[in-house]
Amino acid sequence: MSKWTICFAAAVASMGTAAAQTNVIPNPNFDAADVSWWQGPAQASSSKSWDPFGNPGGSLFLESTLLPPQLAVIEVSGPCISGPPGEWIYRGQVFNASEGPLLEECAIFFVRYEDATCSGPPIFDSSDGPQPQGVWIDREALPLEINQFIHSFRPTLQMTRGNFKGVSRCYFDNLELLSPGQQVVEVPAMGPVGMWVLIGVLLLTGIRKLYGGS
Ligand SMILES: [Ca+2]
Repeated sequence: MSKWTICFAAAVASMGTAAAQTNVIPNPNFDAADVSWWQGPAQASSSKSWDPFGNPGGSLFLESTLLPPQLAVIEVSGPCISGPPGEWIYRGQVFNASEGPLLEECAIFFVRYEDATCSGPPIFDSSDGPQPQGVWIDREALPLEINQFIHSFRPTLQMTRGNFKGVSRCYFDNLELLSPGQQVVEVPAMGPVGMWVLIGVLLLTGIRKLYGGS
């Protein structure tokens, strides 16, 4: 097998690896009407549900009419995850459909723990801050490092109810939780045309090399 055949095989294999990467979150696009992987919310006058509105398709929907003096934070969390050391990536899209002013937030973040079972005191990420309403936007948690200080975490979806007026609503969709070694390889968006162009370039380069070209 020539080095060019090996090069081509490696290129195809790398594309396959990128396409086959595993997202730890089940049903991350909410194509199925199932939000049971997410626990909560524990807060009063608040609920979670699957909703047909999404980007596209379904989404996880958080809604609250919580009144003071209770905490104005409504959240659902995934199960405790204690994975391999390294950097974890967690991101997705949110749609803020609250009736109140821009004090309302829809956030995606890790809740970190020093022990391996999420049973110690939680260490929270920072919040995203006020965000536009009525539009899908990208949200990404700060990267999480599983190391000698942090051993487990819960991926969390959170709605901050800023003014206790009207109904607070957040939609979450297209969630992605990547463990170390499963991070997205920065392969350019490559449809069928792009892939055949790459194959053509590789083959032509190989033929030129075969006949002594540079
Ligand atoms: Ca969806």
